[in-house]
Amino acid sequence: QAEDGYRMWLRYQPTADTQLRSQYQQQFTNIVQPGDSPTLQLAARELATGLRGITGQEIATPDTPTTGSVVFGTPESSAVIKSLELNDQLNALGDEGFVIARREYRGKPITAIAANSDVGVLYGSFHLLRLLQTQTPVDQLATQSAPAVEHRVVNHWDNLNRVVERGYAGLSLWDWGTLPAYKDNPRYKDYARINASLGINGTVINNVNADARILTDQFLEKAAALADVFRPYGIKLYLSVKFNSPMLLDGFETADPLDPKVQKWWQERVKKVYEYIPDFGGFLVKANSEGQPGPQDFNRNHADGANMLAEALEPFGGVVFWRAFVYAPEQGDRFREAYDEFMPLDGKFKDNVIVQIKNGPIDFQPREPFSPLFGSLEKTNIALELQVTQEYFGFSYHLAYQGPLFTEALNADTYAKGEGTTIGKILAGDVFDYKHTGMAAVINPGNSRNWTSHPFVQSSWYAFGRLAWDVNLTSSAIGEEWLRQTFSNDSDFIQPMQEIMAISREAGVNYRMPLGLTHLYAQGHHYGPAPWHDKSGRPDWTAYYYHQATEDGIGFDRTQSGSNAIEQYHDELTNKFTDPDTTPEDILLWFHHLGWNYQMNSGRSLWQELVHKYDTGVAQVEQMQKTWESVKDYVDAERYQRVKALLQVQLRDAKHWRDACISYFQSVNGLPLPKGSPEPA
Ligand code: GCW
Repeated sequence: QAEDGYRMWLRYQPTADTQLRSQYQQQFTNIVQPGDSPTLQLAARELATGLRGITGQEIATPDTPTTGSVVFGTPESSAVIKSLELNDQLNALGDEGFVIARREYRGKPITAIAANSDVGVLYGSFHLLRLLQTQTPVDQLATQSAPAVEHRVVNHWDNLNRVVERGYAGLSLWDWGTLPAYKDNPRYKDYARINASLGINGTVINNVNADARILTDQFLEKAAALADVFRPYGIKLYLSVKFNSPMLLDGFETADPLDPKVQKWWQERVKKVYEYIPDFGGFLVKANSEGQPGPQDFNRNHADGANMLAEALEPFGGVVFWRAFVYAPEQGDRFREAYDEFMPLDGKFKDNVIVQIKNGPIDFQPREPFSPLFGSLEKTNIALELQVTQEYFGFSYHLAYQGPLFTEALNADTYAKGEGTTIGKILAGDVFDYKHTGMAAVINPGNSRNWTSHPFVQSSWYAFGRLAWDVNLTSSAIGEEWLRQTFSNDSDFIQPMQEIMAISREAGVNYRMPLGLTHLYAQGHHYGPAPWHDKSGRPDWTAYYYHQATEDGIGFDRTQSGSNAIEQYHDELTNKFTDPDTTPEDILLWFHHLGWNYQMNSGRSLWQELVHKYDTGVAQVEQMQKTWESVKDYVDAERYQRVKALLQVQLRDAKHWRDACISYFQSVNGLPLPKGSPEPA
């Protein structure tokens, strides 16, 4: 069978290491299914399929445990699990955690997967399969795990006509035309499996640039069919809604959140939603951002808007994810805006509102300092929003494993409660007394056979899910897990490929916008470079706004002499960012406008360093090509050829980025290319 990437990391290949394989064959001969709830049935099916593939042997299904049984369940659903007395351990693991342990049951060695809920059992089953797929010895297995973050949610920017905003992997997975009748479409189940294997417990199925029609009965009936499919996988369905829906759907003259008629409209609609989807998760809202309607259109603020929706959802246990991605052309510095709008509202949001904040203050750039709202909103539930889809990373043409970006965000120190107050800890609920926290990622799967189009976009989806479960994982550990399951466990494959996983994101920074440059994209498509000074159109949509390159220097002054955005951070960071010498060089030009001759740590001038970084980025892509070619024998032909061809595209684009940016900056500063620079292609 040709490998087309459809199975992602759930390939369940026979264990290549023969010694380990025979060990697995002895340890896993059968599964004992407890009750038959839909979720436990899924766990049983997954274990049977997975173990059959991994061991290469048939997996029996006896009623009582024998040697080599996998026994799984909750203490309620399984008398065997109950007899193992795991209660103390389970008590500490909440609803979704699990225990996996090798035990003796009536003198027979078995493997137990125990949890407090069926979905915890499902997560434990996927975890066991992950351990086996990565060739972990499990004879002494004793592990337990519970998710760090409460809401682990994927966001789709799918329009109702199936075009996916920033998707790059075909049409939307949701085939509205055949729903609700054809809910057995196997892709829906596989989609849910993929997410559940990571512990993802929510999905927002439609674009934040929302179509009001999603709340009509016509679409609710279809959404409900999807919710039915996702439910046994522990995945709740959420919808993005348009703030002025009462106007668009029912001819209201206003959508003022303080108007009782408007409030009533939402209460009734929400009630309807719960009739269709009894365990509906809630709403995601983009308001007063990029032309979307919002409470400010009626002279109200974000809290007024969010609270009105929250009130309607509250009786049913739903939440509102209210996005903090706001900016307007009138604002002097786009960096400042979300903080300036949201900080005064800290403490004003209802308990079931979660403010969803992109990792950086601008917009999913290849590198951003963290948004200063993290560590500042102390009395408002928050969620971190990441982007798996590669809007700013070369779409689905470039290889860019974003594990390093995601961990950079999670490990960023806000200093909110002194040193070590990382965003990861805040999201894990260890710092402030939040009622809810969340992590969301905009993902891009479409009807492309392998879901994401570039096979390596899968790795960022994987990294997101794993990190939402455990914010302390490292990007290299996750990258290795992913490589092993998705391609091969062979160390001659893993070792060189780990380097690709480590450098691909940085390469993308280097050939596009090194040293803290940002947003040099052509307007609209966000793919290629357009650093030039385009004076037409919205200033904050042109590159000049971000790089401010003039004859004397380059960079955006966000210190006291400029927009003073650095004041939004806690003192330690404000102080650090005040001085270019103490600002990390990889974000230097985010905060400082510096002369072209400014001296860098390397001893090079800023101009020389910039050129050097652009060259490095191109060289890194060439390195990735060589590495990929060196692992040819370990990869199936189809994926090998595809990635190889895409790396050629990437190299072409990297050179284009370098040459466009360097030539433009050179036209501004009039400086010669540093000695030894490669000639433009
Ligand atoms: O990244 C920008 C994108 C828009 C997107 C917006 C957002 C959904 O260019 O396409 O709209 O962010 O996050 O709302």
